[in-house]
Amino acid sequence: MLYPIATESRTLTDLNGVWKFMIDRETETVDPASPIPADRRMAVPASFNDQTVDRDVREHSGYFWYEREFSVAKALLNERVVLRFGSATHEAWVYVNGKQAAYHKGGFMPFEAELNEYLEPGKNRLTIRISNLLDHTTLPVGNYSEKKTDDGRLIRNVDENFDFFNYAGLHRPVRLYTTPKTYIQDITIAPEVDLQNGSADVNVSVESGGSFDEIRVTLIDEDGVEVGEAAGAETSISVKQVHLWEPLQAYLYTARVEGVNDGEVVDVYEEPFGIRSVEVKDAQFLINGKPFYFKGFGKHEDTYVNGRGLNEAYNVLDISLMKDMGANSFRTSHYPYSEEMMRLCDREGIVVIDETPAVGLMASFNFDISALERGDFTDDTWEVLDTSEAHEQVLRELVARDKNHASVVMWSIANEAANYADGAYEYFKPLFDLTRSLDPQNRPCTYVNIMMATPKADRSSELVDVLALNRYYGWYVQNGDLKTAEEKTRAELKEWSEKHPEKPIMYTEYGADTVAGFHSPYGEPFSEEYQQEYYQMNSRVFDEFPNFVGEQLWNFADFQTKFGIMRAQGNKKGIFTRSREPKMTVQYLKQRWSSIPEFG
Ligand code: BDP
Repeated sequence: MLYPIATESRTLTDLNGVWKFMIDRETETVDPASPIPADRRMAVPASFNDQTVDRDVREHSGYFWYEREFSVAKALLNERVVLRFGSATHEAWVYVNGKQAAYHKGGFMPFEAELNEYLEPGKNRLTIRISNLLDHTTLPVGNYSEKKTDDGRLIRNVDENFDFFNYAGLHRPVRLYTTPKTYIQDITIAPEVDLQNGSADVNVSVESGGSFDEIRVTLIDEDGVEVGEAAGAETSISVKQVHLWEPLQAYLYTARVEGVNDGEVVDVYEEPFGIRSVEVKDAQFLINGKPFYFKGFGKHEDTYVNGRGLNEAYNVLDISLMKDMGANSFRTSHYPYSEEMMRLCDREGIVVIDETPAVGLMASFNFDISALERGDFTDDTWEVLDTSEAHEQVLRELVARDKNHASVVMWSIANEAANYADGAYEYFKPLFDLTRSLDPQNRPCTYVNIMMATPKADRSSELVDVLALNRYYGWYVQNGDLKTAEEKTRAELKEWSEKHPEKPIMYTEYGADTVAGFHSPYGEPFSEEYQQEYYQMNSRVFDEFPNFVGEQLWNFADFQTKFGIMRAQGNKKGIFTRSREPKMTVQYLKQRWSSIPEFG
């Protein structure tokens, strides 16, 4: 699905702004045939939760409604008019003038609908019913329950099976765009780099809605110079003296695609793309043939007031803070991020591990590693959960959305699933096969491994190209005892290296909760000193392993979670506060990362 842009043949209208809003108390039926009885206003795009001080709204689990009016200029009515949502979290029913025009399930992917048959002259009413409910069939996974009050009202509850607040709403831009009736529907770009000759064959395939006499593809460099052209729905254009996209040194070409009928250009779309290669070989992660070292973060889409809603100023700031520290990468933990962020990473040369919303795939939690290793435990995750269908759907949508991004170098199929339990291999094998068959750029695939899935306990590590580990030695275990934590860290990395000598290893999470401003002369847990010593200890061990290809710490910034005795106004493992003030360890990490080159 193409990102909506304006071109010579396409218009783009923003429907962002302040909408009407109401939560559905389900005491009476709301019928979108008439304007909804909304009692509030909500800004879009943003989560609704933090735009109010009303607890019933903030913590509402169930259905809620947004509504606004819009008009389409007469001049556009002979065009294809498309309504497009960057996302609606988590399930949405879209009505135009009371008639259902679209439905989508899954809170982090774009979807759209052609509106022509629903439009009326003058004002049109756009109504959206959304659900933020999660259960054992959805991604992320939630624990759903309901109860009836004495007066017969149904109260729904979602207990997040994951460690971030279940923000919801219209999180990403809502737009109307137009295309001609015959239009370019999709573009797939897969460059094949010849590193020795410094050239590339850029394979471009174009899908159209309706049929064109001719499809023309022109490649344009950053100076606006045409570097190649071809005609056809499937073409390969060779670029001599290619300018590669490199981490922190982005270079973007543009593929200009034209659909032609009767000698006239009918539709035009321009897709930016980078040329680079990615490969895993001999326990190294190669970008453009050179061993790359990941330095960076697990993140969240999480800011004050906007919640999980698109916040472009924060995106720009976050990347600038990363670059200032010598970081080069992050993982879209624990769901796909906005298209705007992905485009920004292409432009800024930030390397991205692109993760699905598969988080919380774990029926029970048990830190007794020795029991797991002995197989002396019962965990029925893969019997209790029914997420395969949602998982397949989101993988299809994610690869379709992000396949052309140079910044994306690896797919993360899940975060911290019960990979130690019987049935894990059987669950994940088809998902890895599917992803590999879908991706035109054949990127490496991984899942992010939870601490209890040690080399002995993990049932499915043979599926991954890179061992991506989340480890909390010195925090959730050996808290305050960095000496033992260091020994455990070293011992486990050694064991993984022996189990899979051909696979590179990286950390995708490691961290310690730290309250900004809390200091301790003897490095107590939660102090800024402890966080720094924790990172120093880990760095020491990482540097002993030549097959260790990256460190992405947890977390870039403090973030909001559900309530719980382990969380004081959210998770405090950020090395920046939620408003992006640096904690003490930023200086240490900046020194370390600035001295480690991108390529070893
Ligand atoms: C890991 C999760 C992450 C949590 C983190 C933590 O992947 O979502 O926020 O631990 O506990 O289990 O801080």
